[in-house]
Amino acid sequence: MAIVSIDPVTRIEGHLRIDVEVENGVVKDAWSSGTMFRGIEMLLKGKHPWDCQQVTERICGVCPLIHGTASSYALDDAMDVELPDNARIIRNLCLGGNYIQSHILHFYHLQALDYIDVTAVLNYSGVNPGLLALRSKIAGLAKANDLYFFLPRYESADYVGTPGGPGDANLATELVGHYVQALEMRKKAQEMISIFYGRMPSFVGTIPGGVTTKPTLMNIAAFQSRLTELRQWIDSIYVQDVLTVAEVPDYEPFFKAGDSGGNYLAYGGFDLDQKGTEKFLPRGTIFDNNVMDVKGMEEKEITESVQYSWYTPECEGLNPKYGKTDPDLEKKDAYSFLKAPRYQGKPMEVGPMARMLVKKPDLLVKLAQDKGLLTPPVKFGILPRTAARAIECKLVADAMADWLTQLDPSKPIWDPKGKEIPNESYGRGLVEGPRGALGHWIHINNEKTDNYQAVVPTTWNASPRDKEGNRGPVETSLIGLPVPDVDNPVNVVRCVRSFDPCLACAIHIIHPEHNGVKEFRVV
Ligand code: NFE
Ligand code: MG
Repeated sequence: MAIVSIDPVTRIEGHLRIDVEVENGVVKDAWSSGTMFRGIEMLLKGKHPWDCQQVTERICGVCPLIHGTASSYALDDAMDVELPDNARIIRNLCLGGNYIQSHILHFYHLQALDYIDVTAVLNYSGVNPGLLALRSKIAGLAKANDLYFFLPRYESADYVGTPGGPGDANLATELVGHYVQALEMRKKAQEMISIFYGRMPSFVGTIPGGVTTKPTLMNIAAFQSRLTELRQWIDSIYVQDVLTVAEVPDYEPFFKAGDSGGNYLAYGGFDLDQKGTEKFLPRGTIFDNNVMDVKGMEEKEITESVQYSWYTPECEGLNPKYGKTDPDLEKKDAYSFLKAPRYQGKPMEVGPMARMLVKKPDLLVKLAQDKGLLTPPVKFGILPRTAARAIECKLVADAMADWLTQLDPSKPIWDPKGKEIPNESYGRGLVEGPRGALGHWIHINNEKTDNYQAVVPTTWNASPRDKEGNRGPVETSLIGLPVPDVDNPVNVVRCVRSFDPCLACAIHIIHPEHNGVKEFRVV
């Protein structure tokens, strides 16, 4: 028996520690720990409610859009706003731009290096001028011992392009070529968002009551030209590359390995009408991998456990609306600054896999059938999680082209009720970020922010054990993974990275020893 600790897990956002207990080449137990404090929510106490949206979007540079959007919806709710269609559509378009940017980032720049041998580029034998230039570039960097942006990585015999491994050097070179193209595509997605929202990532374009930029024929055309190019690239490169990796026979086990326990939660996102009754990504819950039986989602069923988190017992088992966070750094058996959100007491995976299982688009159903995923035991592991992200990226990008045609330059973009701060009110925004279900809650008192809470996707996924001893989804997903060599736990990071964790989002509270604030909240 051996304990393998990976601290920090790299090629994710923020500070995550993973410990696994390996016995006979297989993971027997696992612990996921958020190891660092940040601070946002307490900054907002006593502030003007309009500040919340601008401050919370700075929780994270990867998904600022969804925090700004969640906060706008929470404030709209508190002020009883009737959101104009133009504002709803522009919010959807900009959030969609962030999905595209974030999903491409995840596959190429964070996850793909777990499957591809970058040094195989040195053995490229084709004649494509771009790839030959790439080979020269990588050869120069390798000679200068300067390949740091591809590091750290494990040596693995099953990387595409590794001598004796699957695929060949030319395939690996093509994929690395797409890694470089992906940087340019992400830039286009960021530019696209900036057309309506201003410079990324600290944009200014969504406010309580609506948005700040009117649609015009000019800005619609500027958005559309970038979107068209992105859609072509997503279809012909991104989705195809994910399928190429999924076709590698060595990776067949990763279709079912890495299943998080079979419970999925989606708040639903991209409102298609003013009240959000219909959503492009539907709301729902799934239990025990019973994917044909999608159940509803009730906010009151959400609680957070702190049994294994560094907080006092008074914080245990509360709904986020009434959540408390009182730190106890000496707490026996605690091992994370993340709380453990649960739905009906159960750990739930959130994110593209959850959303696609609730929505069931044809592309996903076909892949699941082809790969035998619906044959018992039904499980959705590492590669389906990665494929769900690519499928979702395509669906959202395609839908955005329709939404763009629904903008009407002659109609309003803002409801002035967004400016009327009530003396006392309460609001919530339940939305879907690239990484999953996100909730913001605000309580306004004396026209100021009395309390602000955010419970984010990575807190659901990377949570520690709860009071009942149930592991969090990432922890469960690691159980049973093959780790034949404890000096080379590549399968562990493959699995963890398939969730696309973001610890910057997951821990956004203030450390009391640094700022003297006693009461605070962690997600
Ligand atoms: Ni910092 Fe985020 C997304 C949110 S988090 S990336 O998507 O909310 O887990
Ligand atoms: Mg929080």
